Amino acid sequence: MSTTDDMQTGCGGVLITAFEPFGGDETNPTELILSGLPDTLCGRCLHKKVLPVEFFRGAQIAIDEMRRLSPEVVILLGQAGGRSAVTPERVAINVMDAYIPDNAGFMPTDEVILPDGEAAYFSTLPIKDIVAAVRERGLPSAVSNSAGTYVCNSLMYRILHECSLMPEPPLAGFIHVPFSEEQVRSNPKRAAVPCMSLDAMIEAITVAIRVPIVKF
Ligand code: PCA
Repeated sequence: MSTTDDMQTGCGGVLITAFEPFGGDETNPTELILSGLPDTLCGRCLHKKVLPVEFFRGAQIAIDEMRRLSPEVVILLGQAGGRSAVTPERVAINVMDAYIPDNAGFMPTDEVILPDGEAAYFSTLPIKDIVAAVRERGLPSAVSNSAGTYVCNSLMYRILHECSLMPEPPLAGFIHVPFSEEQVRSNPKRAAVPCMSLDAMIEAITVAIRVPIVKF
C-alpha cells in the first residue's frame, strides 16, 4: 500500500459522491460541484468519488469506498432535473423502476433492490438543519420526500442498508440538486425549467456538508 493510500484509508472525514452525466446530457452538475469543493472542510478530509450512473456498479463502488475510508459522514449527490432547490432526501425505498436505461443499458421495472432488505431506510443526515442552513445563506432548499426510483434512490438505499449493518455507522444520506444554468441554456426544450448556478450549488453543498460535521 502506498503512503497516499495509507493517508486515505480509515482516516474518517467525509465521503462525498457525484454522478457522471446521463440521459443524453453532456454534464452532470454534481460532478462539477465535486470539482469545486475544497479538499478539507472544518478540518476534515473530503473524499470525492464520481460514480457511474449504473444501478449495480455505482452503489458497489460507493460501498467499497465507505468500507475503505470509514468516514464519519457520507453525502451522496445527484441531479434531479426540474427541481428548483437543493433537496436533502428523507427516505430511500426498496424499488428499482427506471424511466430510461441506466448507462449500462439496464432498465428495471418494479424490481426490488435487495430481496431481504427493509421496505425503506431513512436518511441519517440532519436534513432539516441542512435545509435551514442553506436557506440562511439565501439559497433555495427544501426536504424531499422521494428520491425517485432510479439510480439515485438505489444508491441511497444500498448505502443506508450497509450502514444499518455497521456497529458505528457514519451519518449518511442523499442530496439532489437542480439542473445547472448551463444545462438549461444549452437546451431550448428546457427554457421554462428551473435551474441554479454552479457557484450557488457549490456554496449550498459546502454549507450542507458543514452541518453534520459540526453535529459530530
Ligand atoms: N440523477 C439520477 C441518477 C444520476 C443522477 O445524477 C437520479 O436521480 O436517479
